[in-house]
Amino acid sequence: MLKNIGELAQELGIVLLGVSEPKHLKKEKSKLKIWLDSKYQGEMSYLEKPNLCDPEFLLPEVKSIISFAVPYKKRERIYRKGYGQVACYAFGEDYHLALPRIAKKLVEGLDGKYKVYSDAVALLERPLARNAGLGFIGKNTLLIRPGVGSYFLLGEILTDQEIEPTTNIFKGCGACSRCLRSCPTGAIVEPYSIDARKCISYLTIEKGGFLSVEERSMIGEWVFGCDICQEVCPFNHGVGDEEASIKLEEILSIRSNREFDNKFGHTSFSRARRSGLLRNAIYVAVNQEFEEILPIVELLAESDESPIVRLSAIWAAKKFRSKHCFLEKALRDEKISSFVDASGLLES
Ligand code: B12
Ligand code: SF4
Ligand code: SF4
Repeated sequence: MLKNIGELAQELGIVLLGVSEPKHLKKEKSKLKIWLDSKYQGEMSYLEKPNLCDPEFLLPEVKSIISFAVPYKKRERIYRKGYGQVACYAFGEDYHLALPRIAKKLVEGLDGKYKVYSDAVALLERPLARNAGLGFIGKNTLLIRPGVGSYFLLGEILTDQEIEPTTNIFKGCGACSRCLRSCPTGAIVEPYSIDARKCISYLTIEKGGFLSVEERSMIGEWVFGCDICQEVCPFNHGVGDEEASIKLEEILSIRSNREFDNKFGHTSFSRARRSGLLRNAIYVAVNQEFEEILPIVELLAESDESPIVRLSAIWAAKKFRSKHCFLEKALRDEKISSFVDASGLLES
């Protein structure tokens, strides 16, 4: 069966495809439990639903799981004032839309029951992909395929059809520990384990509300995601020709949720929403001491519709020694004043 869909898979942009049996996940489930008991998931409570990591719960008749990988372009990383860094996967269409569509095309017309997933539930996608022979799990916790690297996204097709499992043995990381040494926030707390609460990817994409003052500086120049532990990995070769950054001004000039949806609604940025992306861009401007952005920050501080954006902008305006004091007006605004305690404004 894999042979039959192999050609179509290639046409659909899939680079790796393999099959595993659902029963081989016991060890990983207990590791997930330890991870959750350590509270490493932060606010990602959707990972706390143990049933959802169970293929048999998602499809009771499941006999085989097809794992597949779709690559994305590696881009050039140039750090410069006025620009925010963006994880390479975030350019182009949101993979939460693209991968399920690709999977559905792959199984179109085949006999049997199929359910497709990509990043939607706590299904252990990396252990599943490793079991199907797609690669090995690196110390940075990512799935790596020698010769390909780790710049790909994973999806799964659960089916009631019995398909011959595929296997592959890879040597793994060996003595390398570059990712552990390079992570700027110490989020890789030990090999193969990430405390998401310290990870820039979590802070910039998943964590809602305000970041604490410490977290604001932890994100450095990243406005969305983080690729450092992939960039330093010797399995990821080559450099892309396009840049992986975005002008802070471009983000901070988005005036409304509607404008944001028109511009970024179909991309991965939509996960952070307008308030999250603008919040991050404001913190990055402060981290870069990019004072030239002050006039735009002042506009946001004066009247932005989102309490998160407005109060973050007031915090930044204060950091940039703006001549105006926006806090008094904000305190008089009922919709904004209840957020002031959490905003970090009273701390510094
Ligand atoms: C929650 C989550 C996050 C969290 C937590 C990350 C983490 N490492 O746990 C945050 C927000 C930080 C995050 C960040 C990123 N993520 Co993410 N994330 C997920 C998600 C939804 C769940 C992961 C999970 O279950 N974590 C809990 C831990 C316990 O599980 P685990 O890391 O898989 O660990 C297992 C193994 O490591 C193994 N294990 C444990 N100990 C040991 C020891 C040895 C020796 C071995 C071999 C294995 C092993 O057992 C564990 C439990 O089963 C998955 C999608 C999914 N449903 O799987 C995407 C996913 C893992 N993310 C992905 C991506 C692309 C990213 C980012 C690169 C995005 C970015 N550029 O900003 C970063 C990378 C950060 C990093 N180094 O992991 C891809 C990874 C693709 C790949 N090549 O591996 C996935 C698979 C999404 C997808 N569908 O493509 N992510
Ligand atoms: S994505 Fe960035 S912050 Fe997160 S573990 Fe990797 S290097 Fe550290
Ligand atoms: S940087 Fe080194 S230790 Fe980290 S995942 Fe890559 S090979 Fe493994």
